Amino acid sequence: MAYRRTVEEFVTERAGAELGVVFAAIAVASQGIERQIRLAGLSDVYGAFGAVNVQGEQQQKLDVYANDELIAQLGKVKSVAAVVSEEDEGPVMFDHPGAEFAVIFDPLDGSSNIDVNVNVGTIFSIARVSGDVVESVLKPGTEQIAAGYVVYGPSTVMVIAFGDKDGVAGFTLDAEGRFVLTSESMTMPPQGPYYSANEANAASWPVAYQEFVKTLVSEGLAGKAYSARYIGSLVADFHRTLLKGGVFLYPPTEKAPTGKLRLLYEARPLALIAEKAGGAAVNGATRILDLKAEGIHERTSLIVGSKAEVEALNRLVMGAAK
Ligand code: AHM
Ligand code: MG
Repeated sequence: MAYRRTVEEFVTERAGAELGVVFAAIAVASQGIERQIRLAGLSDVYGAFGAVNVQGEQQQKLDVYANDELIAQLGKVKSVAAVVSEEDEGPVMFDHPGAEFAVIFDPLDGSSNIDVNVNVGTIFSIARVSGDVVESVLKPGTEQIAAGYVVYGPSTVMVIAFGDKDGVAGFTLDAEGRFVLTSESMTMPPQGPYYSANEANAASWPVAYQEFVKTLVSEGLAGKAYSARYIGSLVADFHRTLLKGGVFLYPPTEKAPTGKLRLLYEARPLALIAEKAGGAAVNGATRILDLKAEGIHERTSLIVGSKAEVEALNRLVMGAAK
């Protein structure tokens, strides 16, 4: 079998050794997380950890494991100044003078699926630090150096993109525990067969979103009717949308009027990957990548997917705003 490059080798070739080492650390952490998830039923790591995180959510044991593992691996990398995690209120700073990167992550996304053997994931974004760490990570998503996610599924896959380079690459965790290149150029179909949303919230979405989903179901777009798919793990719902096309949407709701998903470590990295794959991502009014954050745990609504669906939604939402 032909030699397949590892994610570290691929990143080093495309973006230099400094960034390659950061990806190597993320790969080692993800491999450890994958192992814990795979063996979860045997090793008593299912269930609640017993603490509540900064978002007011019950932390699961696997959330804590994944967070600790990423911090431990990235803490060994001299070019990483700090990490910002969904699980921690503020940045975790490392004593690495002159370090140029901050890594922002959701260590284990899809909390409702952790205990039920359904796909979960890790999402990350890499920012350049100049001056204050928090100021650096709040800058718009167009400034991201790179972004990626890992989906822990029937096979475990890492998908990455660089801010200043074209293309989206996919890697699969092999039997030796390495993420090896399995698709160098991933593209999102221009239109797809699925919409993906928690429709239990539909009655409290702004009307334009309700109309949009009604249109997809009844007449479709360009003569193609849509089917629904919703896993409830953003990474898995996004991964399907990337491969098959269509749209994922988490609009504002009564309970979460500014959206539920987090801008820095959920929406923004996936928006970069979507755009680099030929898709689009908006919050209903603005391109996700143009949003500057006010705080590290800021929430946003998110509509991400193929161009045809995101543009159709934009027309409806903007029409409603007039
Ligand atoms: P989490 O970071 O606590 O796991 O929450 C984010 C998750 C996403 O993975 C998913 O898209 C969304 O929450 C599902 O929310 P809901 O259960 O409201 O449909
Ligand atoms: Mg999450």
